[in-house]
Amino acid sequence: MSGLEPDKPIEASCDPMQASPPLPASGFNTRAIDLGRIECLQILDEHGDIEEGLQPDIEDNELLRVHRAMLLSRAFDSRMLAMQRQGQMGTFAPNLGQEACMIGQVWPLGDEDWFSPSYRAFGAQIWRGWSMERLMTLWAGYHDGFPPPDDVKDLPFSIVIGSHVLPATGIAMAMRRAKDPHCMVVNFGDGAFSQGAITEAMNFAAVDQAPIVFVCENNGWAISTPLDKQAGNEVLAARGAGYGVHSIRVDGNDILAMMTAMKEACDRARRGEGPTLIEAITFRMSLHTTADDPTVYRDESLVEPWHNRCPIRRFELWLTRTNRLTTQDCDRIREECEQEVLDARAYFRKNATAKPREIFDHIYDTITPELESQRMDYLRRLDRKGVE
Ligand SMILES: Cc1ncc(C[n+]2csc(CCOP(=O)(O)OP(=O)(O)O)c2C)c(N)n1
Ligand SMILES: [Mg+2]
Repeated sequence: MSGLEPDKPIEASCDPMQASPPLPASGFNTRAIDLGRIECLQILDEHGDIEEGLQPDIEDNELLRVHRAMLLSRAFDSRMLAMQRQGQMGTFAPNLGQEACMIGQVWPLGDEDWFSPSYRAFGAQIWRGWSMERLMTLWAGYHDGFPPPDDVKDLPFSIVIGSHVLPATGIAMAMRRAKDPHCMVVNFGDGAFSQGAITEAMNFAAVDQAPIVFVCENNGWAISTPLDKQAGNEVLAARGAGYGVHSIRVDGNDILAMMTAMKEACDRARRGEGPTLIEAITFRMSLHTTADDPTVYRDESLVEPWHNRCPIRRFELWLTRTNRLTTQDCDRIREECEQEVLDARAYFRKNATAKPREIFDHIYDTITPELESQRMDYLRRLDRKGVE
């Protein structure tokens, strides 16, 4: 294991094929094609143990900041799900069980680095400086919630899967030309990785030695499609290697491995040594979105083993065993996070007011005749119903 010294490469701490328990849905070892050695990193195992000598050199206050961010992400997740079920959110994409991926991938970023997320990244967005009330506004469908806050160097999240990866690569290529010493992190899912645009982006990034880190959150599912119906070679990191992108598999439920691998990848990008692909192995424990019911296509027994692999549980086992926190501290922080989310909800409820008459306003600069006629019909309907 590397620690965090910039010049040391990550050494594999385990066999890539046994990096983390196989994704139950797909049994991803079965059809893996050997494209050479893909390094793999796990530091904190599922029992909360670290092998002698593998502990990264990360300050305690950073570890605690990250732990809190993971708890806040989870508190936000469950509250948003409840709010959607109560009719207060349009839709929502939960992130349960993927908190280590989420926070680990943005932990090494500074204010001048870029982040281009897909839609399941709210934990990372909160870390980056998006307020929770802004994210609530976004998921409730208000235009005001979508643009990044002025002082946050993020792109709005992408719902058209894979679409943001080429633009993110373009930004990184421009950064290299401008001698900007920072980096771009872009994340996408295992399903999105089937979009040709992503492999095109990787090829461009490798040829250009662009300062970008591609994070593929391999959570085993693309809505109802399991990984083995999506990928001929289930070692997705091998794709990056094929393009000449430094590629590594990381146990995505191990926050210490995610922080270590991301720090090293970001430092490599900032030093001008080109792109990295991090395949983070995790599992989508909850719904795809609130429009989805996984029980119709996925056996619940596949989810069961992942409860013990929970990234928060694992991290807390280690934090408490090493006397960095007590279980009472963990309970207290959970309560504080819950309260923060409730405060954000109160603010959202007070300030987000629907403006039904504006729903056609953000589509085109100059509205088309067809839409204008629909808009007029709609406005007459609101008038009839007495809606402001
Ligand atoms: C271009 C495009 N095609 C299809 C969809 C519908 N869609 C939304 S999410 C999704 C699956 C994405 O799976 P994955 O990339 O693994 O991300 P995850 O949802 O698991 O985080 C699909 C097919 C879309 N949003 N965009
Ligand atoms: Mg997926």
